[in-house]
Amino acid sequence: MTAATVPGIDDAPTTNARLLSWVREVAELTRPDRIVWCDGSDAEWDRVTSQLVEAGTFVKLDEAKKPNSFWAASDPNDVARVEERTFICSVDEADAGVTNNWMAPAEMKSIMTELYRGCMAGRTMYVIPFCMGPITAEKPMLGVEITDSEYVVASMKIMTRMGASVLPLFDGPAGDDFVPALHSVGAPLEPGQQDVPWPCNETKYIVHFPEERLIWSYGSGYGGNALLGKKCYSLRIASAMARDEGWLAEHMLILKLISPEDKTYYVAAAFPSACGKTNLAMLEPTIPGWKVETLGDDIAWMRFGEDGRLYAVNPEYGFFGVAPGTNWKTNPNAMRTIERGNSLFTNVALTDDGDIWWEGMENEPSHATSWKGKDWTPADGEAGEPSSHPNSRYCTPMSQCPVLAPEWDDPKGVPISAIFFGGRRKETIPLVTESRDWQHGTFMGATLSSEKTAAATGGLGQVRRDPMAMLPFIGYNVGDYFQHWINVGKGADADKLPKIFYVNWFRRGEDGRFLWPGFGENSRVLKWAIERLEGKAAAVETAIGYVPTAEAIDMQGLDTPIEDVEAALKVDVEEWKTEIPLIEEWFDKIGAKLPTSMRDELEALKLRLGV
Ligand code: GTP
Ligand code: SPV
Ligand code: MN
Repeated sequence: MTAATVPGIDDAPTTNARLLSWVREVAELTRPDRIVWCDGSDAEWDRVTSQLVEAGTFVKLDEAKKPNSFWAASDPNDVARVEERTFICSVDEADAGVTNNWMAPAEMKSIMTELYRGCMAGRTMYVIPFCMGPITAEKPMLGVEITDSEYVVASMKIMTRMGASVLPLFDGPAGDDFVPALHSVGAPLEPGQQDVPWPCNETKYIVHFPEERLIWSYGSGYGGNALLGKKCYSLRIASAMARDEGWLAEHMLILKLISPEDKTYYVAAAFPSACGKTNLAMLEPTIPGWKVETLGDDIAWMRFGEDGRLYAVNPEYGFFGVAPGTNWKTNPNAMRTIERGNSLFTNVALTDDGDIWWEGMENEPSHATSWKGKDWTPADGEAGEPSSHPNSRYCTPMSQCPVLAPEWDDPKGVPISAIFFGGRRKETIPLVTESRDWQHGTFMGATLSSEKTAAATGGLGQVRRDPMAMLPFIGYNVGDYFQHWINVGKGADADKLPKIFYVNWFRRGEDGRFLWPGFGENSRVLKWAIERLEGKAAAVETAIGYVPTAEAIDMQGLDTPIEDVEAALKVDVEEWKTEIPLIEEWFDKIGAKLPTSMRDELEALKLRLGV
């Protein structure tokens, strides 16, 4: 290097001019002390995690219990996605639609540019080249995250294909199409100023410029706010790409079902955040002879193959799973995945022997350090102070999952036979309903509703419409999004389209108990759906679609009383009558962009219900 060269810029490990000029521009604005290009190596992981241990962000777990794994506690005000601070800054406000916050791109950029000015002072600026989906794809889906957070660097190594293995792609044909994703925790350091374990800023912005395929995030270090390959790229920006290019970017798990006759089916399922995707994705079937393998637990990109079928690819490389409730009974495969180590745990409890614990896990400790860094005992739990935040998460490599499907990294993807929509509803929505056709299935997705969970801040338990489980993730107008779903169906051979089902694992009895046991027992519902595809299982045609009787579901070995299963399956016309005004209100809110076909479906449903 000569005296005139700038480290990290002039000796950058790429010749991609667009990338180099963006990195230079961000560095000039944010003023970091140094620039580091991430290579994704184990040496880099060791360096960054040691730094985080030194900073007090990480505590290394006992090597014998959780090898190469770390515990982290976030700032108590930075624990989940912030939907009210999330913006779709399309050029035209109408393109953001009623489900998104909007601001004119120029106005947002001028506000955020001032926030970014000098925001990395005293910190390292990391440049993370990454690829969503297999790097062997015909057109690899590239991104670059610039961040001043070591926590993000470590998490991105788990969650994405990143570093030296993807960097050469930036000199290839897809190299200039990368999505730039700028992230800062918004906590510059004065010379000599002591850092805090979890730097962040009270002011938060999670911003998308869909036309430019650009992401700007500020002020948060947490999950979907900060790991920009995940929700920001793979759903909000990718959904806009998918609209333009005729494919689908969805909040869906992907799983492979193998029947006792050794027939293979791939299914995708969209449930809102903290409503059961990860659990279903790696479920252990309770019915003999059936096997499940996992391909993805949160996001699916689906395109038509040459054979006219819809093929799904998981863009991610790791699981960022809800910790509470995960145990050896509900999700043994998640437990086995994290046991293999190489994982990060955020906002769970740290046990005195250097392991982690959370509500719902076996072997409750008699003492631990809570996610708030306080002494915690079971008595605190009984007094309503949980050891772990309800949105605490494990971050773990997919490759460690013992039931990972061998084809998980195949760029071709897997042909989807069925799509499940589902929500968390105490009442009204039956355990399972099969749609009449693609348009009716789209209507089921469009009117999907769920009680709000801790995955986003505010409004816990409120029932809201969460179309296709994508409410916080649609990167454009929701009315156009529904039309896109209709168009996808119209452009395809109806026989080759996945069949659409609507499920609800969360219906409750009068005493508040779950009517359906859920988890591994959900395999019984999957089995019924597969047998419907095969034309083997029975169903009753109801006002809302095809619903099984309890007898049509395999009940062998299930110890749930048949009355509960019947209650879980019940189509209660009176409950549905109270649902209709909520759907009407939702459709009215969407306004003129609501496809006529969705209105038609609603009118037809009302006729069938007799309202
Ligand atoms: P995100 O990662 O936020 O998108 O969540 P997710 O959809 O992957 O949800 P996850 O599988 O992590 O489940 C969230 C919570 O629901 C956990 O506490 C689970 O224990 C619980 N849960 C999952 N499946 C079932 C089920 O079939 N029945 C019941 N009663 N609870 C379930
Ligand atoms: C979700 O909220 O749907 C998640 C977690 O999967 S986050 O990455 O924070 O979006
Ligand atoms: Mn999710």
